[in-house]
Amino acid sequence: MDLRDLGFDEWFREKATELPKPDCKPARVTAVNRENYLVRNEKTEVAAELTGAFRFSAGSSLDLPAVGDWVLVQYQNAGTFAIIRGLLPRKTILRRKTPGRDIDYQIIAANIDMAFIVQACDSDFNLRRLDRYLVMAREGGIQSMLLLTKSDLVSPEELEQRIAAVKQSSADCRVIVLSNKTGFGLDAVREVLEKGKTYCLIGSSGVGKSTLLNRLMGRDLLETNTVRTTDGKGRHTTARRQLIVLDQGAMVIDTPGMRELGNIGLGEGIDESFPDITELSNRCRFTNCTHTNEPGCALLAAVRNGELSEERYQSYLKLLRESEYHEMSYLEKRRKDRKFGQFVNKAIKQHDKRKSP
Ligand SMILES: Nc1nc2c(ncn2[C@@H]2O[C@H](COP(=O)(O)OP(=O)(O)OP(=O)(O)O)[C@@H](O)[C@H]2O)c(=O)[nH]1
Ligand SMILES: [Mg+2]
Ligand SMILES: [Zn+2]
Repeated sequence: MDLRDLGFDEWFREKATELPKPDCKPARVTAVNRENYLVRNEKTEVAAELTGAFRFSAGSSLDLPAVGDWVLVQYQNAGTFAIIRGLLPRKTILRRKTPGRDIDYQIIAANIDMAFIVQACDSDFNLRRLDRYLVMAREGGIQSMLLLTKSDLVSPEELEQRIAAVKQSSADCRVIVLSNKTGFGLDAVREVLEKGKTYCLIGSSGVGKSTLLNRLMGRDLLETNTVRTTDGKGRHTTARRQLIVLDQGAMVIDTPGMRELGNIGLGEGIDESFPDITELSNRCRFTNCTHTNEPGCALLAAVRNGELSEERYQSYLKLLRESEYHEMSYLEKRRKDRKFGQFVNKAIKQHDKRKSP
């Protein structure tokens, strides 16, 4: 194996020479578990750690190595252990905003060529969530594709409906329907996988990401788990992100299911996800139209005459609201939350008053 087979091309080679670290060699991060890393070179995969200086000089989590990153390492103990001394720039980055008040990002993976957005045909299917993932990938400069798993659990008619819904909401989103159980559709996934390219599985817990990767590997290396029947949600079986090199040469990263997708960054991502709506909104009478109740709103008109589906309109509004909320400063958010709190309190009081004789 050659480092190039792991994705180390001319671009990275050049970046590596610009970051002189004597006695260091490039390696790719294949797993991250808190402070511990696994890195891989052309020959082996070994445990690695950051130097203290590296950790302390990191301004944010974005400065720390993530799965898929290329790092410069110094091998120790006859090559059985590595110290990470440098991080090479990233070509692409898959990241989400961390839930909570701080505007901070969590890197899911770096240097990904394609994101496999995984949803199960039965309980997990959700167009709005799909939109969020599509935006997330696009903002990171990453192509994406939808993998609809568990096709064995729905009728052909239901399946047909799902695909039509995706096509209506995101016309250019490629979809592969598959069943890890029957093996249907797995060849279509294999056809997509290219040697030397990196893919990342993202989606809710329990949709079958690890099961799919096990099927692609042909052995049960990754732990999978049964879905709780009560709520149809998984138990978060996968605990860490891990890059696996398939025999045919493609690299696939498994990730733990995302409970909630933090607010997504703004601007381009939304515009690119909803090009038709962006186009429409240029025709609104007011430039600051919120597309909710203004006269002369082109979006509302399009919904009325059926040109734009209600579902798509709603998911656009939701994303827009979230990004606006995200754009506000922390103080503004506090103010808004406080106002909302007051509003709720008042509503409760009024309600109580009405109830009491
Ligand atoms: N019927 C059916 N069950 C499946 C399919 N794919 C996965 N499963 C089952 O779904 C459950 C969850 O699968 P996992 O692969 O652990 O799901 P995951 O997406 O990796 O979940 P996390 O690691 O928690 O994010 C397991 O019991 C699988 O056997 C499928 O195509 N059809
Ligand atoms: Mg898993
Ligand atoms: Zn409008």
